[in-house]
Amino acid sequence: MIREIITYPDKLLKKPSKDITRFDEELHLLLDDMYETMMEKNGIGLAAIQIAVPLNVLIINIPDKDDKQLKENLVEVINPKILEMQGHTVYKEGCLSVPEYYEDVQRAQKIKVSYFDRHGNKILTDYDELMAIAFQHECDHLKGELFIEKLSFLKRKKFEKEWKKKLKSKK
Ligand code: Y12
Ligand code: CO
Repeated sequence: MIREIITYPDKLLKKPSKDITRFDEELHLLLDDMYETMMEKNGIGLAAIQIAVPLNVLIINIPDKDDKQLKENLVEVINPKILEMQGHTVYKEGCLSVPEYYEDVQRAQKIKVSYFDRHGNKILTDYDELMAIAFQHECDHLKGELFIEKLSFLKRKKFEKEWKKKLKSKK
């Protein structure tokens, strides 16, 4: 089922998410709905809080070298932890909860992470490139943080002005 994606400045996006304790049918249905919702909106990453579910669940599906988003490359992440960070990289990020806005954000270039898959198997792995950026972006959602909070003071001010104008024009 395709769910509604909540958008900035919905207060729910600031709510910290809670760990999953049961790897059951309910979790599998949530993951399936998140995948359907993300694909319908042309996203490459989605956290459960973006569909108003405050649980530590996120999905990432990075397009391959032919720009194809294959389901076999879908990564389902439950209760993630970023264990180590290395280096710096800058990427123009976007977010389905802040539609039509993209801006450069600096993040770690390589990360070591742990998480669980949908069956409760523990995964310990390293990520770099776009996967590392997306993983950090989605983990921030679980803490109630958006990428716009990483902007400089001036860029954030400009964003807020443009966003208010956009919301007004949609009323
Ligand atoms: C690198 C940086 C950030 C991420 C997080 C995941 N972000 C997304 O998946 C963003 C998707 C997105 C898609 C849009 O397209 C449509 O909605 C059709 C979009 O454009 C509009 O809203 C018009 C904006 C963002 C992963 C990797
Ligand atoms: Co996002």
